[in-house]
Amino acid sequence: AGLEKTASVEPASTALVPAPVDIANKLRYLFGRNGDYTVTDAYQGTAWSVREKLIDSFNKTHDHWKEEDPKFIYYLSAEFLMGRSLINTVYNLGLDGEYAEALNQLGYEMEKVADAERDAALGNGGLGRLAACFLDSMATLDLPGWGYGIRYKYGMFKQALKNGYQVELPDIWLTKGNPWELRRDDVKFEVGFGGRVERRKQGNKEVTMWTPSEKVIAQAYDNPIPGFNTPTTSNLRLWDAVPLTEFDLSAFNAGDYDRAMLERERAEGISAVLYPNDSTPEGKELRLKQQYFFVSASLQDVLSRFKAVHGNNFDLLPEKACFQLNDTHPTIAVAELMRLLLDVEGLDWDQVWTISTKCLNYTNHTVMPEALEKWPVKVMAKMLPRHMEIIEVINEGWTKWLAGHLKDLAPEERAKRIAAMSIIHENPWNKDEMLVNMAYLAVVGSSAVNGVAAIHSNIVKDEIFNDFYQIFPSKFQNKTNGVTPRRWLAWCNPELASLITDTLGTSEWINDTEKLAGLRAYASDKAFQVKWAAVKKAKKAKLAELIKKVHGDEVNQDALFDIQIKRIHEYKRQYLNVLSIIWRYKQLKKMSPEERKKAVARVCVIGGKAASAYDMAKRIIRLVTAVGDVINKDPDTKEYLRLYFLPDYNVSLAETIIPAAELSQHISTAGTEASGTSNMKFQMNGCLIIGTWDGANIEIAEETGIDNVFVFGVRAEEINQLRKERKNFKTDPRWDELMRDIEGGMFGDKDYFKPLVDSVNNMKVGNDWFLLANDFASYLKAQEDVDACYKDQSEWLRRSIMYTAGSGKFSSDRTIREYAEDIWHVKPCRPTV
Ligand code: GPU
Repeated sequence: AGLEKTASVEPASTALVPAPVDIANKLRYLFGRNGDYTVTDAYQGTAWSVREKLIDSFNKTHDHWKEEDPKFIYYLSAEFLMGRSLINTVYNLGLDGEYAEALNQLGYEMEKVADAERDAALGNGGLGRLAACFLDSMATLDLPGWGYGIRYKYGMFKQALKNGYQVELPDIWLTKGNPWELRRDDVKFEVGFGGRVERRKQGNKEVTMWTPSEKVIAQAYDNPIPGFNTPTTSNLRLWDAVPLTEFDLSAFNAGDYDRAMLERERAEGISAVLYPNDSTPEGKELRLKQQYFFVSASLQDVLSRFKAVHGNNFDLLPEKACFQLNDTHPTIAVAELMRLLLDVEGLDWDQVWTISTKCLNYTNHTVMPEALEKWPVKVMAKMLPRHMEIIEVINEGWTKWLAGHLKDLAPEERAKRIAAMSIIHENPWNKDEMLVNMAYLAVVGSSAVNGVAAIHSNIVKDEIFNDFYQIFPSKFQNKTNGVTPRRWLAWCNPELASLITDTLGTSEWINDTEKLAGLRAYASDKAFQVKWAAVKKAKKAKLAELIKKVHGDEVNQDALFDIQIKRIHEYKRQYLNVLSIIWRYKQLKKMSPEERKKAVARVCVIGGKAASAYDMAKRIIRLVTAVGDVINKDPDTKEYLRLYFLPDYNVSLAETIIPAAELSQHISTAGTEASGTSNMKFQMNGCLIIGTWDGANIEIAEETGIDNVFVFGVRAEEINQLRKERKNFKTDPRWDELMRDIEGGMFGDKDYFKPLVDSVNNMKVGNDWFLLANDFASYLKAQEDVDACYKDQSEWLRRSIMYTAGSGKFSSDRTIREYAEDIWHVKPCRPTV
């Protein structure tokens, strides 16, 4: 006895222990520290103390959800770019005052302590950060929902500069432990790869058996997600890959230690690293393995919980669970859900297809055709033979159905349409290879398909999936992205937050951002403008401090702070920004000292990572640093113009940069940026935008007042025609001059910059696919408008206030409410306190 069952003892919540004592306890008992704490100690003690409060809230929420058994949304994503957790957790749980004071007693400041935390960087950029904002909003809105992803051992690489070139360093983020996760030793699933598929008679039924040749265990880690101003704490469940057995004992006993360890390395390799590609798939087998690994574990997990409550009543599944596929990365879910219900649960095809399509929905995040994932049939058949069969059957059914649906078309036209919509098709670049088009699989296999901004959703309907749209118009929706106003305004800019709260007389805007519209009444109020400007100034001082720390330079804090931070991509056109900075520099050089004094001074900051294999992006980074090296040292101009590349752009750096920004750049070629989300963060923080008529810029301009935004460049509808006519395009003489400057070695490294010059200037090489030259003149004009406006500080401040006032729409709470109502049909379920 006694061994089977432990006595029931109710644990006392550590909420009863005063925070300073609890922090000291954590340091003594978890870290063996007795006084003489470092800042890192202070962080660790605080985090491990806060963790327990978070777990209390997490447990209450999940007890409640278990009792109520509501419908759940599962957000499947290969990336979650969470950033730091301490500040977010104490503020969301309302523990900020208590812990700030506790730290003061220990002789520390919360802000400095929070700085000791490493970012959880399990994502590349916008897509991964969107997933993180969505979790915050789901919890805040009390929606029963979890995220599911991979617990990468190495997250997004750390970027350093060496002689102005990007170097990549591994992100070893877990070495000091992770107080924000909880390993669930009782939650693990087997995931198989390879092997063979057989059919056997079982009674009068034929069953399919997949015998994988390789198996690993997916081990669950829970990351509690606190909502704001609610008792709800939801969950992000991440999977770690571990070997089935610790190691091969027979090999070990035979003295073959290396071989004994191989199995372990192979398994752990699956969740080892995040692929550092943003918006372009890297067709590596390990990537498909990662995708299947986390999708299979997540679906098995959901089905096992479903069965524990509802047994085999799988027709009920769509009323209890739905899955959002964050881009095509988790699309293998279409085949895996089919397989689990067909082969493991023994249901039949038609029933399973109905259930599966009801449960799945797909979000597209890019229009770039090369970015749509396609896996060679050969690769998939070898790694996932049963899934390949299932996809083939799906495709047969689909194309057969299409033939019927299109029966009125002429046979030739019909065949063409069917071929164009086939999930399995020839590789257009290699006729010997067949590909599985994951986006088509997602469109055919799910209930709803959405884009992430109005213009993008139109391109999804009218261009990329137009054939499908014509057949299933009601499947297609728009869900304009949003960002959490907690992290991106209230917590990263507490000074602005308190000014807003004081002015509106309420802090309700943190949950209801539409209330920010109340600031419009103060936009032209001189006294309010003064206060507004003081906050911006304080935030600029912080950024200036950071620039000083990184580059050793003092910058003019009265200059216009002009920022472009995002992944480096040709379509995002950081290069165009640099060209205009060089042009500005040349103009300043020509001026007399007197004339210069009248110019608007600017501090330009560019930040962002280049995928390690993206050569052109790396050259762009080097151009930024090389131009900075010249202009920052020039005694004639350095009062008026600086350019800094801030290395290792990540979530926490964004939290410092965005509140300090006065102008931010979102200058992608029209029709290429699906949405953009940093544009929304800048807007919330009262930062003016210079941008193209692209992505969410359009909706931001509508909400802010188009006259308050510096819009330039050609429109998306013109792009195809302009690309065709590029050969006859006559470049601006200023553009030609800049090309000669770079080619001539004005910034050194001539040879290294040659391909950059060619990519926009040489029809034979790059053809200026992203039309920098076409937008160059109107961009320079827009920059002149910026200067003119900045000279009128009252007008600038009025606009700045109008931005924040107009940002209500871009809360991810609004986005998530729309998903919940139009796609998920999931309702709030709030635990009682
Ligand atoms: N995006 Br696809 C990524 O960050 N990574 C990707 O792999 C793909 C898209 C971005 C889009 O580029 C950006 O426009 C959008 O705002 C963001 O996803 C979230 O929807």
